[in-house]
Amino acid sequence: MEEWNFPPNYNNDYFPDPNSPYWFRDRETMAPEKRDELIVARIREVMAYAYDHSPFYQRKWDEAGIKASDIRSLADFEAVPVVTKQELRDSQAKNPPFGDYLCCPESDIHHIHGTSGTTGRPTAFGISRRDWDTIANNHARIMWGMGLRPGDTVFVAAILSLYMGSWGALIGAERLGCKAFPFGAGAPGMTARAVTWLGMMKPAGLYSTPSYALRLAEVAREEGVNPREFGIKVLFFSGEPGGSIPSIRDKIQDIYGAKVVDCGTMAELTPWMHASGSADTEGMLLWQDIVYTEVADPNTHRRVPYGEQGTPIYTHLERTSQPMIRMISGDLTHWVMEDNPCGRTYPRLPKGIYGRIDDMFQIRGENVYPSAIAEILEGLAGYGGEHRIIISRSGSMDELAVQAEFDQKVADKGPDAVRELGERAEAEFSRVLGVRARVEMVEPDTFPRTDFKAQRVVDDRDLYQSLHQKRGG
Ligand code: 8LQ
Repeated sequence: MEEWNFPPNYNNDYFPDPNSPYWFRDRETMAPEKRDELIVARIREVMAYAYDHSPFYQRKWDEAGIKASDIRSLADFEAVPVVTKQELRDSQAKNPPFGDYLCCPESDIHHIHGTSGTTGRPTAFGISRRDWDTIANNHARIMWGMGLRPGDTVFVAAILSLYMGSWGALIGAERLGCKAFPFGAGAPGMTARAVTWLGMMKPAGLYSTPSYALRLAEVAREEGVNPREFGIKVLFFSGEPGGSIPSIRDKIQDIYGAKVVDCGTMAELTPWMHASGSADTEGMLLWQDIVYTEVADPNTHRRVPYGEQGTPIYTHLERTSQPMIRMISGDLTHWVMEDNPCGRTYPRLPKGIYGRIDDMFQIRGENVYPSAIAEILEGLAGYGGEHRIIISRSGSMDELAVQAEFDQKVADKGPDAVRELGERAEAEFSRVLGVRARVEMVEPDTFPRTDFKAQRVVDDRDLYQSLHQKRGG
């Protein structure tokens, strides 16, 4: 088998045949049943390793009465208790700074990174030299699958601080033998400078969030540059929904004249590209031999059959410093097992990851995801590119209001065109989502754009509830 060992020890000089679409043909195209057998054996090794090296996993599995040697099938593995983000935070609070799930000596840590969220105690990632190397090899392999090749320029347009996305893209590009350009994002004026540099460097690959790719295109146009002039071949995205949402994906592909590839799961699960589309396959493939993903019932943590929805639960098969074993994401997706156009035999998330279950809201009994609202608006000619979702409570009912920008063309046509667009949006919301939404059309450029992940939901219910409590109601 092509370098499929635990602990991994990749040959950094390896490259596939230049004509092969696969980095590791066997690993990527083997019969799924055969792969599953090998995954079960690997899970036992990874669990035994984690148990031997971490009080965290010892405690957790002793309490559950589970041992590595009990795992004889993927079904057996479903009984292993899940790891939550909160448990990782608690472990780090008690055993600072890396928690008692660190499975290597602290002296082996080669890079420190951390979660990029702004609320609560952040989590530190202590990544060993070996794991850094493994991540680079995994990402190079998946980027090869996207169609990127040695010598290509890869432009990383995302913040290079507390965001694993940028670092993962960077080291994948380096291992692939690309010209890696860690441009970054987030500083004032940086987007306009990105436009200049993209024009100069003409990269084959661009990494960012989908929201930022749209922002970058707007700024390019303001500077009088058509984004197609950048000559980008592949835009690969992570961090938020978008890359697998047809209206958004097609719009971005059209703007740049490039292919969009959706990837990314969670920073803790780096190599986070383990869920990623390929040059020929849309949505996200689950590269199960790198990180084993189960799409599971959010309550029972048991896998759901292919074709159904659930929350992804992830297990590292190649990490040795802070391996995550059955980490629950809290996201929602649905998975299928079909023949993939690229020939890889992995399960697939045809619509990517919809978003966090916590971000879902209920309007009169209907579940609504912010990404579904974005999908509808992006599909409407005349939409100006940004919106806000306001959920408020009137009487005992939740109400949904959407403020959506119209574009300059609609503005030039006048108030009738604006009204007509608002009516079309309302009709689409009720047709597709089954909910009534009040749509307010607002001027182009009303809302600030993001250079990271979009935050569009304004939840008025919290305000309502706190007022209600103060009144003693
Ligand atoms: N999330 C991440 N990638 C997503 C995608 N492709 N589609 C839908 N939602 C996605 C470092 C990588 O970019 C992964 C990452 O963003 O990690 P974070 O910062 O820990 O955020 C994880 C969350 O981003 C996931 O749980 C998804 O909700 C979302």
